[in-house]
Amino acid sequence: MAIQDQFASPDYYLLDELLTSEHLLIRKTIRDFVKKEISPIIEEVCQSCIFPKNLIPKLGELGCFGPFIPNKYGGAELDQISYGLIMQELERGDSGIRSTASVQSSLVMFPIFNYGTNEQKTKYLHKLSTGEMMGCFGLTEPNHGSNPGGMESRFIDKGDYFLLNGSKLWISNSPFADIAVVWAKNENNRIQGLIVETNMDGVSTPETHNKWSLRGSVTGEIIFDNVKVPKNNLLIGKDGLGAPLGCLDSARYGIAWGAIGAAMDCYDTALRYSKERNQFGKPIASFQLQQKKLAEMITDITKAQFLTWRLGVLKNENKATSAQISMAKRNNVDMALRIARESRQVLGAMGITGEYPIMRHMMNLESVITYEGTHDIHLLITGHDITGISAFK
Ligand code: TGC
Ligand code: FAD
Repeated sequence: MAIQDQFASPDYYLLDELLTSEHLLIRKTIRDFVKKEISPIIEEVCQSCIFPKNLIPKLGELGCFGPFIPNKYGGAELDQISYGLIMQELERGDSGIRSTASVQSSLVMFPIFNYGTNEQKTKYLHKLSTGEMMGCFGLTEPNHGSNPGGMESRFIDKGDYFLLNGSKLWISNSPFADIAVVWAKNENNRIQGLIVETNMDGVSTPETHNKWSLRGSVTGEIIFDNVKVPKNNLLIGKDGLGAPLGCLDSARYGIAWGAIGAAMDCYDTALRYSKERNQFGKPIASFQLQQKKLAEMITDITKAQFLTWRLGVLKNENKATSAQISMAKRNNVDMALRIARESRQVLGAMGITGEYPIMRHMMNLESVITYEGTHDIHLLITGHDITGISAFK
């Protein structure tokens, strides 16, 4: 069933005036791509749970993989607001497609670029930027989600190679990834990153089935059974939990933008429907209760747009803190989920069907509010930041 995408972006406070012509062009390019290539197929993709791999080279061609990586390594060398706008537009299409682009960009290319050797950058980054090679990021384990510092995966130095054992769970893209950036403890109990090629002996990546959320993105495990990892696959630039958390800062920033895309799509759908749907002889948009819902939605979207634009400016100036990023991720995903639930109600029974994108966004956002740090964890990060007292443990 091909869906006609009539999306019109809300810009209530003329935020576009704060964007450069390059930002507007990038946004238009990705928006056009989503309308042409994602919206017509995404319902079927999510119903069938079959990831559209044919989109990968197109996403690469458009610069959606590692947009902030220098040209020298195949990236588009764009600023952080451009990266955010790309994530916003992709998630307007579907959170699962944005997930694929944000994992590749922030969780695979980012650590290789920031912590990798020149040899690793040359070997992997170009191929990752085109999508010829796909990556995944293994931090979460069966017994360690919010608390990755407790991870049990380990590697030991065997002279010629590192011997890696352990497992990772809930890993986006692992079943089809060519490489995994894997976080494990060394013999000194320090967390380090390793680039693991998924065709190495002892690596398996079974898919996780029966998800009701993020059905347009493949999720799986990564199991390491005495994997011999070449020594030059170690990411030597940074160790400790701060290394993977640094990657999460970049991904969480992209999600803050992405969630606005999902919220805008729900709001835009509900607004249009409310003007077309008549009950009691009048459009439902004429009833105060529906106007309240819509007015609150556009208010919340506008506030999130400003918060996130400002965060982008700070990020461009290298001044954004991890806690500021947490606040935006938490606020925006929560905002988008509330808007999805309210929009769904505006559509009545039609809201539960695949004729409209709202229920799909709502289900996706249940993952987005959990991954990259749960809603609770981001609140605790803000609490820690303002009081100086950690309430995690
Ligand atoms: P804590 O003692 O606070 O910190 C340990 C070290 O890390 C440093 N650090 C950071 N560095 C960079 N960026 C950040 N955001 C950082 N936060 C902390 C910190 O300074 C310290 O450094 P050092 O040098 O002193 O060692 O650590 P903790 O064990 O108390 O845990 C803190 C906590 C809970 C905030 C953290 O572990 C956390 O964020 N937990 C949530 C886990 C999470 O977000 N997992 C995401 C997995 S990846 C994923 O979900 C991908 S979904 C992809 C998709 O499909 O889009
Ligand atoms: P838990 O940590 O067990 O938390 C359960 C509940 O307890 C939550 O409500 C949480 O907020 C609460 N809680 C935990 N600790 C505290 C505390 N100190 N105080 C108060 N409440 C607390 N991970 C990767 O590494 N790579 C990926 O690519 C990836 N992709 C994912 C894709 C999907 C679709 C999903 C759903 C998850 C993905 N994840 C990935 C894992 C994700 O990051 C974790 O699910 C997340 O960090 C939470 O961990 P958990 O599910 O183990 O929940």
